[in-house]
Amino acid sequence: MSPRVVVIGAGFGGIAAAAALLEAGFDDVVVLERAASTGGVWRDNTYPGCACDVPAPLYSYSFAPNPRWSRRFPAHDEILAYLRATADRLGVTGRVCLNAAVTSATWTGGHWRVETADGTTYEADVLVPAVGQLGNPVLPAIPGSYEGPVVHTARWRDDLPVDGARIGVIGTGASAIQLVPAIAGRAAHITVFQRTPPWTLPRPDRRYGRGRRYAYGKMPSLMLLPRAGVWAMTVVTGRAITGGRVAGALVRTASRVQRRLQVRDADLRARLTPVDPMGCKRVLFTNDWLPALTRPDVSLVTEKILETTPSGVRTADGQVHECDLLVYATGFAATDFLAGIRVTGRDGRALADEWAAGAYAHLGLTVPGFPNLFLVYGPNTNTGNTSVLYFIEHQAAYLVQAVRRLASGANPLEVRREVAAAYDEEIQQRLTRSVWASCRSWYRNAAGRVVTNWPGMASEYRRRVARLRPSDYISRNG
Ligand code: N01
Repeated sequence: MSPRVVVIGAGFGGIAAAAALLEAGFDDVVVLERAASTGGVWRDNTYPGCACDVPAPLYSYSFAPNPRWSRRFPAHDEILAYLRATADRLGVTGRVCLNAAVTSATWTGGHWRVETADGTTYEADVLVPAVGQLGNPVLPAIPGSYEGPVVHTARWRDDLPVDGARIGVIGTGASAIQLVPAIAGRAAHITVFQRTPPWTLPRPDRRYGRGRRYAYGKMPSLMLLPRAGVWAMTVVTGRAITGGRVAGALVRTASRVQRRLQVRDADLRARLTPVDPMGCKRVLFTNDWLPALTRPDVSLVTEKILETTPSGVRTADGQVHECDLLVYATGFAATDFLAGIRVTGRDGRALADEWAAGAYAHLGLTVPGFPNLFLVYGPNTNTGNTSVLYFIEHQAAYLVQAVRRLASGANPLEVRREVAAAYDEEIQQRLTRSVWASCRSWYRNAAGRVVTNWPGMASEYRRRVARLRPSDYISRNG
């Protein structure tokens, strides 16, 4: 018998999970997607300049290498097309129910009952929430009375007034550094409001010519070479942000040289020099962010934002920065895992209560008291330096092992509380010594606990989840 599996979310995570199950011969899989189309963050983020900041040879599934990438850092529409084509080819698209926003999931003593906003219910033996960490935009509560159009980068629309407009951009993270260079020159003026300067590195982008793509198409194993090259690069950046001295010095120097070469004005350069340790927030690969900030029609404001006025943004120095469009490049509610979905486990225990001090999960995958629940891209599985798809694929492989056990008649799989607690203790101990514990970033929740990030190298995570250990689980019926 093939266990019934409900996957929540049809982004990279949900599609990988469903594809792995189908490939393993488990075909009772339904993917519930809240939006009207598949694609997750690559459907949602369409702002000008939006592109992958992990090179595509690594930001693609290992089981679906793509010989057609046009360049090393492709734009968002190319990534979305790749994801959808892969989902089609692997038979996932036909399993997706669109406009199916899951509102609750309840363990009823043997299976999950999943309900969507329109009242439809699904029964499943296994529940796989794969809703990502970056699906819900955050607009900080800036007081004021701004009357012009406001947009978050993840909700960009093509009808926004950009050409010839005065645009205010709040935030200088991964989204802003792609957006601002793309609209500089189109807008009359851009005012960038920076709270903390990010670390940047040169982006080693390049076009992939026809010859290369032809060769990749004819001999897919050739694509392992660029994948290995990018992997090696991420090992260096990974070492740099997890305390490696040599790698750290190398990467910081590269960033300093980039700033010196690209920003001649010493005062501007000083304001763009990071104060946080490297890795506190995502290190950003860019060739055009710093040059954009040196343009006469772009200004960098580092004064604290006080409020908005009907026509702009007032900063602490009293100045009002007039704008016709205000863009929030202010990130996502990454620490609110499964926001909007009421999950109830054994004995009526709410997942929200289990996670009251912050989300956690054994191996980032499974939570005591919530049998047969396997998260994809769950707590402490984000990475600041490499491709999250690497983590996702290994989670999908673990899920397949779990479903295989259930198919062979095992009792529901509920991780032992002491096993999950020991794992969590270890991860949190390591995280308190990490760069993320010492600075403000979206990796930490309001209580200061790092709930999004994995503390080590990606290869360690792969080793930890390679084999499902039956002894980690309680053997209990229903
Ligand atoms: O968001 P962020 P993002 N007043 O949270 C500032 C992924 N991604 O959308 O640094 C003033 O990084 C905040 O300031 P500070 C990637 O994983 C991937 O840019 O906190 N400013 C910061 O500058 C990334 O890590 C791609 O001091 C305020 C900015 O807003 C994640 O998405 C592309 C503020 C938020 O930066 C999020 O990136 C884009 C306030 N009240 C994104 N509140 C790829 O290419 C916040 N800020 C794969």
